Amino acid sequence: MSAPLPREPSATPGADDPRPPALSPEVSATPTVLAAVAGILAAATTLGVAQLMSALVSPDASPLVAVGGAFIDATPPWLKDFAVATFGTADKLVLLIGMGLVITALAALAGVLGRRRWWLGAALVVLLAGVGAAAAALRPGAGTLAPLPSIAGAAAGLYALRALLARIPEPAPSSRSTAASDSSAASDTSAASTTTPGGFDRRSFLTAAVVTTAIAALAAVGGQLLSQATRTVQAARAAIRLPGAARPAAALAPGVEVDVVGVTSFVTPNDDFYRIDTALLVPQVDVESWSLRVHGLVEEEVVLSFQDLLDAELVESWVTLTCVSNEVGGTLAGNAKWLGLPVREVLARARPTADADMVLSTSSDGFTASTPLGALTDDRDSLLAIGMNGEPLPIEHGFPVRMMVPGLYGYVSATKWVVDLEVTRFADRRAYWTDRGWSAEGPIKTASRIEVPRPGASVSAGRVAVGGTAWAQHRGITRVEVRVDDGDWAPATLATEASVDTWRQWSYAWDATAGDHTLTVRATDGTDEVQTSQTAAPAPDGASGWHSVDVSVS
Ligand SMILES: Nc1nc2c(c(=O)[nH]1)N[C@H]1C(S)=C(S)[C@@H](COP(=O)(O)O)O[C@H]1N2
Ligand SMILES: [Mo]
Repeated sequence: MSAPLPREPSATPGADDPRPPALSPEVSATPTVLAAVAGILAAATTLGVAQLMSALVSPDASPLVAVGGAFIDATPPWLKDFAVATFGTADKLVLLIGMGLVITALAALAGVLGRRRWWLGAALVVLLAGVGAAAAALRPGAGTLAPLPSIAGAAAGLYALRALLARIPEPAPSSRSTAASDSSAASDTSAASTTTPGGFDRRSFLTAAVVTTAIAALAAVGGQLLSQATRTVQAARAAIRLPGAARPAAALAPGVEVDVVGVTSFVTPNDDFYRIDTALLVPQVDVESWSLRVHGLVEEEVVLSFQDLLDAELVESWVTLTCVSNEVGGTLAGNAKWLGLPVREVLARARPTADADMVLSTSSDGFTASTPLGALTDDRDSLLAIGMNGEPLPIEHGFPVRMMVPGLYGYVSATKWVVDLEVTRFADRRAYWTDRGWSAEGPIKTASRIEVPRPGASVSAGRVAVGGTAWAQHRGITRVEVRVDDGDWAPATLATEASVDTWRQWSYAWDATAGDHTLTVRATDGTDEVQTSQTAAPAPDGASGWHSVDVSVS
């Protein structure tokens, strides 16, 4: 009988089951070595995937870079002095090699442990990834996504480890050879076919090892190339000195913000500005080779370099950008001070022909927007923007140059990483989102939202501060009204208007009485048109309807 086989049937290794056979003394060295190799390959996968992810998130979020950085910061001076004295400028290389050796040893251990007790190996991988994630999260200036590369890497590494361990052949049943001749063993074909040493399993392990290595290497190289591009563009951006504006924006009056705690700030900091685009990877545009070509229905083609923009008479203006996908009461809107060259000046040089009615702007990654020619040639500040709130455009907001057109939703106007303006006609060309069912033209609809109190808030009866923001870009906001339940509309107090192109805050002092109440807001724009109560979904040309919040008063 094979009764002495010291394991449960459930412990029989299957294709997916890396669980070990018995912890018996006859386990030969080979599977252990293979398990160590599996651990090392899994670690390589972890680091490769982490490298790729960190290229997307931030180069400093790479677990290797973060742990190395934390190590350097934590090194006592005497050790640092010793390292520099001993290894000179190679001290960082030595550190990396040291880290490599430690990781290799721990990875091999994770493989060997994981083969015996899967959770032990897995726990070691998770622990190491946890160290990487923590180091990345604690680095100075780390973003919220900093732990992501370590986590994604660990997931990939665990998967690789499991797949590899499952393909390690069982040890030769040397002292258990009777089991092979036992009649019961013959019926256990699945176990036999996955436990035959040599032959099939070794090839299977080899194939898995090659695939794993290839994935790890591809991810690492891809990540390296990507983060190099990111660093290059980051360095180029950091080197830019924005010129002063020939026509600066008017200083903001303090009154542009109402005195209600919790209302969205008038200026949206760049880091908080919503981001919407179709780019899976943020385009990395080289400033040196960047150019903007203006062509199509024009008398004269114009090509601009980035230096041309820096040398031009630039204009600064406050403009609130809004996404067509913003729901009633939503937050896909932001307000910034933009610095750029008016598009009308570029178009004046190109001289559009009389039959043109649209400009199709194209980004470096092929996104297109159709903007009415009139919105780019009239006296509003439609800009080829290079600055945002006093800085060069952040890379994810279109560095080095984007369009900014007051009054139009972003999808028909605000092309980031813009490289091409084709003067054309709506009848002839369709933009990216028009091809996907959205309207060819997208003027921003008048909107207002209640930001304080929050939906579902509980407040005390008496004076309650209500406040929020309204916008109707390029028409301006002239009135905001608030209604409690089905009562009469009451005028809110408007903050100082910065410009018709920006949003405008409002406040309302509410004498709240006990009970559940619904507050509703509506705005009126500069053309005297009252915001419509007609509800509409964002598609195809922007949401509409009044914003309400329910509040309970006690
Ligand atoms: N190149 C490019 N530009 C683009 C987009 C895009 O997908 N690709 N999206 C547009 C949309 S829909 C909006 S709302 C704004 C958002 O700009 P932001 O990400 O700077 O807020 O960019 C516009 N410009
Ligand atoms: Mo958008």
